[in-house]
Amino acid sequence: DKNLLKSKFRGSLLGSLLGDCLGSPFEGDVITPGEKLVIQKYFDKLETPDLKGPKRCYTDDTAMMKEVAKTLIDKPEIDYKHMAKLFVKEYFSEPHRGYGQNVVEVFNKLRKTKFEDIYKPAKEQFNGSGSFGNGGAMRIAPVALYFHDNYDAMINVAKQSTEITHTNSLGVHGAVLQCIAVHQALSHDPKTAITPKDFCDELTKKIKVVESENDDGLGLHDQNPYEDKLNFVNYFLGIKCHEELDEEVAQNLGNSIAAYDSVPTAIYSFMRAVQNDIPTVNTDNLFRRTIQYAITLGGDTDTIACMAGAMAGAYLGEEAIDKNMAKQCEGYEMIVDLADKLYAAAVK
Ligand code: 8NA
Ligand code: MG
Ligand code: MG
Ligand code: MG
Repeated sequence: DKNLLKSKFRGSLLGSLLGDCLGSPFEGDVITPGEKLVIQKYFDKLETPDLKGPKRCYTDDTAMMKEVAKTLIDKPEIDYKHMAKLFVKEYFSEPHRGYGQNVVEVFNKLRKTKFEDIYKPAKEQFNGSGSFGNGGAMRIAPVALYFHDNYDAMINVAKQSTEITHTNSLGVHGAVLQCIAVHQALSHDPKTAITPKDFCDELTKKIKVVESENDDGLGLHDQNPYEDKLNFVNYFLGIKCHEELDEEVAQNLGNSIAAYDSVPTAIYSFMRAVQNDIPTVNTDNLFRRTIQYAITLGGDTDTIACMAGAMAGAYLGEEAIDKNMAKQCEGYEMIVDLADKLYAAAVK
């Protein structure tokens, strides 16, 4: 169904935008029970029609995501140099979007070297180990949408587009996992309920294949960190949701700017919202429940909500997103337009 797929494209990019815009005021916070109540009221208010006041601004997550989408729209053959240029142009046009502390060095070097080797600056980060930040994962949703019918190409493009800024395997595989999660949500019929365990098991199988490229034949246990994390996601989903569990999740699954400590947490947030057993989040709307819950886990709230929102939106489509809430986000119309152009480029 073409209309459904088009709605899912919009849903996923809007999900990403809303998670970013609505999550960013809480970035870096430890969320107390009292603050969860504040967040509940904040979301209730966002559903008010024609709410006045300034728009909620987007940050680096959306700024970079829209440039990934533009790259896919602009050229039929994926042009990574073009993508690198769009990232750098975007950064220097609006540098105050809250970029990660170190990724700016990559932008500076790319510009200075006139994009001669677009992968070199990222490789040099952190004494050659490369960044494991979640900056590759936060912007990846357009790749999952564009390659909705070509899984192998999707994995390949997810890796190469991430490596422009993040070359540490944790950063790359985190982006790939986020991409696979959005892709899987996209292919799920919104009229049929997702079974969290099945969803996680399928993700585990797929990320295992991706992580096997790390295999050095030593048979050590720490070779598949994302596979291990997904097992933790399943474990936590089996425990009744309560205040203390949220703290344990934040500590064990993580809520930081590291991809390893945020992508599995975004998946967990979406799955917990699907289970619909969160005592601190009160809404019938699955999309809202997903991003609101992600934010209550604290830490890198804009990015975790952005990633969880991209999954929920890809599953549900744009109709599931409250229009009043969406309209309060900066760039709402721009993102809808971008989703439609991406759809036109992806579906011939
Ligand atoms: P990045 O590549 O600069 O990575 C982010 C941070 O992760 C770095 O500044 C380091 O502190 C740490 N890091 C990454 N790799 C390594 C490594 N190999 N060794 C040691 N430390 C490492 O930028 P990015 O694009 O990945 O960042 C994305 C995040 O930045 C998003 O959350 C986004 O919203 C933004 N942001 C987050 C915060 C926050 O405090 N949560 C604040 C401002 C901006
Ligand atoms: Mg951000
Ligand atoms: Mg920020
Ligand atoms: Mg962030």
